[in-house]
Amino acid sequence: MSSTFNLQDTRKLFGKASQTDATVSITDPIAHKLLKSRIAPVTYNRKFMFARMAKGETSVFKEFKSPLRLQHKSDSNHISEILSSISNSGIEHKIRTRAGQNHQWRYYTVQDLVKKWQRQKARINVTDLHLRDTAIEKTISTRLLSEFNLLSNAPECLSWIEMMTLVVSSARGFSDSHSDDCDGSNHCFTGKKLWLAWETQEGINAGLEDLDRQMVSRAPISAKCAFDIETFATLPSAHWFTVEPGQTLFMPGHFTHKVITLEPYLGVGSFYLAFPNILRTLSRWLVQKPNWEHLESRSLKEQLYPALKNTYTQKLKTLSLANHKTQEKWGLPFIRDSIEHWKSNALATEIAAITESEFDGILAWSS
Ligand SMILES: O=C(O)CCC(=O)C(=O)O
Repeated sequence: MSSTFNLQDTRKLFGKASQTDATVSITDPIAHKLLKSRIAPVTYNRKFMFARMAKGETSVFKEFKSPLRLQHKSDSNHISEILSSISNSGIEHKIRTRAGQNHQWRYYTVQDLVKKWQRQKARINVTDLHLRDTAIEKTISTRLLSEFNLLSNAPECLSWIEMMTLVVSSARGFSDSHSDDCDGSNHCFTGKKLWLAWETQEGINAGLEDLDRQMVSRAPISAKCAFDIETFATLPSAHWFTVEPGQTLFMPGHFTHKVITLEPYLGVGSFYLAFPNILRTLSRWLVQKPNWEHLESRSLKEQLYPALKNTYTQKLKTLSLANHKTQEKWGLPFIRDSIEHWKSNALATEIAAITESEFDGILAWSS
């Protein structure tokens, strides 16, 4: 999509999305407002990515190096390569899938998922097809998306949060408003998704619900989170964007988001903790409680926090002896900016929580 994206494009895009999610249907005045909050894709640049991460801002990149190991000449070859890697992955358990008009949970074998994606008759949306340590890694490299990620290669009690997963969605797939514990990345091989994002608490204060934060548990199960596009368009933190072939999204975890699949999509997504976002993420976890703390027993917290501290301490030690290029790969030069930004923007409760926690040593990284 070019930088000449205009009002008509905005109307067309949201018009198409509203066929799946009626709450994003827009009038002309709303289209005018929305045009200002679109995030346009920019050419990938690692420094820019870390600078945005340090400030807690969303980035969409084009020309991020493809995670596909085999570079084929045409897009259709890419796709068949990915699909056969899924079918032949050896994954035997059934994959949790949002399916049908009401986006209910169903479970399918990987072979059934591939068939359904190819036929494009059923609505499916998969964000839980973990590819680490499966044969899919022969086709898709996880290295590029995780080379700065403290969660990769961490102890098991921490590394599961990374959730390196294939994203397999038919057109009209839908993920309702929710928030994740970590900043997340998503690389698109084919297809197109529309993402709407806003700061979680700002949204809740304005009446925009969030599945995770509010534990919306209403019958019938098809009930959706309350959302009003006019309210969304007025929120200072509101932003939206599409993710399209070859593009890669990096989005902070303090944004609630809902995602509408506009064109059949194959991609790879994961969550990350890195030096430029660790303070922002940890302070949010300490104050708001992450989703994993709601779902898991206290014993997980007792393992996870010390393991995290040990992981970043060891990594810092190794990196202090490494050359500048390696330090740059891990985003070390952005630690100072991220701490300064956090000090100016964090809530008083977040600052107090870090100061009183086992993570208070991070504050000294900027000196
Ligand atoms: O692709 C989707 O439908 C949802 C993805 C998402 O919400 C995420 O990766 O956090």
